[in-house]
Amino acid sequence: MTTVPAQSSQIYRSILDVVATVEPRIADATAQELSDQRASLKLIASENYASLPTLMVMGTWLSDKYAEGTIGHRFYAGCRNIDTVEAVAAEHAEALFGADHAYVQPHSGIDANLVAYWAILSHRVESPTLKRLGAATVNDLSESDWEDLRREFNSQKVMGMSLDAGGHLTHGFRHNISGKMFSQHSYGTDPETGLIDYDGLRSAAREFKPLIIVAGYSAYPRRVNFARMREIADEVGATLFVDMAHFAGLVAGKVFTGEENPIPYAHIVASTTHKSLRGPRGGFVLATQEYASAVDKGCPMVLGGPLGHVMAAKALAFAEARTPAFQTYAAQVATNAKALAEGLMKRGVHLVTGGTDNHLVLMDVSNFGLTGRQAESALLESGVVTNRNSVPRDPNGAWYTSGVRIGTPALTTRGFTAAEFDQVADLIAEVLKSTTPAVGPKGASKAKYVIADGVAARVNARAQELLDANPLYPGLEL
Ligand code: DSN
Repeated sequence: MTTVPAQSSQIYRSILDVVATVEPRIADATAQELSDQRASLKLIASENYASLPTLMVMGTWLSDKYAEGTIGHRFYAGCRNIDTVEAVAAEHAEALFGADHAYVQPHSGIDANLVAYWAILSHRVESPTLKRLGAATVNDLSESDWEDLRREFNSQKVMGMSLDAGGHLTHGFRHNISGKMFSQHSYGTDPETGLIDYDGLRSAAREFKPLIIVAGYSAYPRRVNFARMREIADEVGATLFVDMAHFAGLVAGKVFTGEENPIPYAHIVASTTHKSLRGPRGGFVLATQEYASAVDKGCPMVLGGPLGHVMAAKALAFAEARTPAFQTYAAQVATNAKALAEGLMKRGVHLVTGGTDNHLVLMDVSNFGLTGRQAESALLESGVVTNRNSVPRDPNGAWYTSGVRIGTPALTTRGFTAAEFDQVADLIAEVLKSTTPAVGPKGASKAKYVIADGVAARVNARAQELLDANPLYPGLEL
């Protein structure tokens, strides 16, 4: 990571002083968060470190403006600067991804996915009930409204990757609105290889006949062939919707090209900006011309007023991602994930699919006699921040899990190399081998654990050496 501009420390010290005049605990928590992030190995696959310009522009008065509507067509007066911000962000996003149209208002990945779903429904299905409801929010819908909607949408069907195979909640999971709005059928992975079985997916799609096929994942450690996905979608008359939240940085950085690049194949692509893309916390949607006007109706149909300060930060992040330096970064993210995977496997850690070719690995820790929850907690105590995750057909369910997901985007931003990721693998393996379930009167716990004496302290110390060699925001002193 490059050294921050000299004035940054003074700027942030002043900001925190001003914040402290209103509520010192908020200033303290803000400063503490930087210390905490500096002091641990951040391996959560969906997190990163945004650049200081990206963070700085979010702390401005662009936040104070209402701007519902679209560029040049707002429901509020005085939006010329927000128009500029939104247009610049969309221009950079379209150029970065080679997309026909970008909609940069979504506040999060879930919002972006909802915009995409609603755009597909409104573009493809005629609904008198929707017209009657106008701009009502989901909370305004009665059960009978939902019944009417579902009838009119002819119980429209969505087919997404199942949660335990690595799909996301918003791909039709029963406890997410996507599982309520649609009849859903999920596709999984081959039990032997752990990979998407495209032939099986095709047969299921021919039988189920979905309106929408969702491609994309949050815990699948492999690339997707979007050309094959589009072929299947075309064959059954489905719209191909790709959720690239996790791997947007690898698309932007030209690691995923050809059939692995979703943009030429998908009708609609939704994403977050803060994961591998390394921008502010937020979302966006890319669409073909066919879906552009439907996507632009996101606010107020699905979203509250756009966040001008965050759209400004998105513009900076998209601009940063258009540089050769970002392509080098994205390539290193994938190289580091391979080094991490190889380092873990040679130390006896089982990985779902036997490796990775994207930015994450999914460890199955059951051969250590641990649940994902125990492994996650033992790693955290040792200074290694990960998150537990189901593995396909997980016997421990979604709460305890048998897996732990690990990603390389954040530490790669700090400057970690493949050799350093091999060291990270060594630390993780040492913790897993030194941890056992706690045993109480009712037998072995699924949550409590015991780490052999001295291991957590030793791993913490070795982690600190790696972190010190790759400082976060070097030169920034609060
Ligand atoms: N929470 C994100 C993740 O960790 O993958 C997805 O919503």
